[in-house]
Amino acid sequence: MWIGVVLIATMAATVVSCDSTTASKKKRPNIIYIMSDDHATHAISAYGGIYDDYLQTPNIDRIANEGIKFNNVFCTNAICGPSRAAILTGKYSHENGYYKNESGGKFDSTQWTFPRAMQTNGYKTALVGKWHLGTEPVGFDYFKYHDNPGQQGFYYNPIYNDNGTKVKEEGYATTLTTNYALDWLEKEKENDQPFLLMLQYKAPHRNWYPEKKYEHLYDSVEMPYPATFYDDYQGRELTAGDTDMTMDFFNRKDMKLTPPEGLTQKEQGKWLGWGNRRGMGEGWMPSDTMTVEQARKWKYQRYIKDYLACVKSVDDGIGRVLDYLDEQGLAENTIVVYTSDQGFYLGDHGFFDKRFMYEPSLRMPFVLRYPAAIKKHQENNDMITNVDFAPTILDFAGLEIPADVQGRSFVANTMGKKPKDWPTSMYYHYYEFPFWHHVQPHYGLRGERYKLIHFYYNVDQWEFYDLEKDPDEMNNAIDDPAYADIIAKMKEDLKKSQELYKDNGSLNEFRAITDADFGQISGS
Ligand code: SGN
Ligand code: CA
Repeated sequence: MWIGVVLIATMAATVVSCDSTTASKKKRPNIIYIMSDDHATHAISAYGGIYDDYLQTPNIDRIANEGIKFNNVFCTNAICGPSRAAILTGKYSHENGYYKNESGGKFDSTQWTFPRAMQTNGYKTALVGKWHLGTEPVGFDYFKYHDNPGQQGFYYNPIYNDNGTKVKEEGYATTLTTNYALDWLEKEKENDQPFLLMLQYKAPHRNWYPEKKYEHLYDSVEMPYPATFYDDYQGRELTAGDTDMTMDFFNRKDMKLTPPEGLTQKEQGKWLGWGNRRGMGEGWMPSDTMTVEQARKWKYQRYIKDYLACVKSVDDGIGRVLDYLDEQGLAENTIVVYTSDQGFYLGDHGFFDKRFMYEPSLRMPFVLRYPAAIKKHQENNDMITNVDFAPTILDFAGLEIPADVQGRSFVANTMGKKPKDWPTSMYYHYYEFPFWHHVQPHYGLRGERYKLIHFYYNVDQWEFYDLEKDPDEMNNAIDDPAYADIIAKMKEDLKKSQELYKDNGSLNEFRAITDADFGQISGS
């Protein structure tokens, strides 16, 4: 048991230099921060959506029901490593230096992060699962993270880095990662310090391999199609209309197809769709008799069923953690957060993947339970971003928030006390181009009702959406005279946000490669 927490925690809290807030004088909470990879809100039953008849996530829902569900949490750069770096530092990509996953993605691990701050202020800290920041995790007493090349992690028999040693484990990643989390809690249970556990699943990231028991979960159903599945990208031809993330870009590996016999390993890889980033998956049909339209639907079905099946295992893992907290009497004083590094397209706009500032990838799930301090059954619509996570966690722990952290604590918001000057818009900036998925670099502002985006690299295109009238963002109203005044005002606000966050609205210190470079690199 984590006995003695009160005494030691109080002592530790008096040692830290922070402004002795009420929180720091009280028993400090344990924190279990659970984050999956690419889990969209519309694949969580607490948030609801078109899959409600097929997918229930009772354990994530339990966190929401017993605590608070946030409806407006947004990612400042909707891609894996950059979102994680923003979360750890409480700073935008241009401030923490981690803009994109590919070529150039190495997190500067000498910089301040919230786990480091917690570790040096009396917390016992651990990280299990996906890290994906290129450099070794700092600030953790224990870590065991996915460490294959690229650090994406494998679903089956994954390679982990166990406190500095590479180990190949046998089994299913989601289950193994949950095991390591529980093993660590168990091993440390006599420890007097409060703890921070970051439990970060690889699932439901590409290539969506379900756990064996869920492989055939949806065999007998036809999943519904999102309302925007047939988006024709009118008015967005050069942006949403020019990506590598439509159903055509699934490769045969995504579709779990088996290569014909007699191929060498290299040929098999090629057949499955490896080795050519741009053309990956392009131009193959599941069968000679299918029409283009049938193939598109067929690919979506294969994809969404596997994706949702992967989510089932994540939810199961969370259930095991919640049960453990109950068994050990830890639930009351442990904050449990569930979120994802960004949202995802589940066939929305005809896409998979993320990156765009459009709602399905911008939006992050975020539910939080803290029985000792937070009321049950709450729902919150305040505008929150992933740079707010670090200051919030520190604030809950009664620790000081450094002045250069760009996010703000939303602890007061969890208690129904939104600060008067709380932001009514959020700033976004995405960089990685052209691979993967060929999404133009862009920045923008999302307000409570309107959204303004500027795609600025190979194109110079503005987009504007009225989310009240057009929640699916199908109508780029940038040239609609009815909105001219609002757009002009929003452009000013956008500039102000760039000043506030010290972003110059460019690619900053890295050079995106061009389409021409891309051809050479991909060999296409
Ligand atoms: C891999 C995937 C891409 C995905 C990136 C980034 N290709 O490269 O589809 O966008 O990861 O994902 S795969 O065929 O290798 O799976 S992220 O979550 O790390 O940002
Ligand atoms: Ca991700």
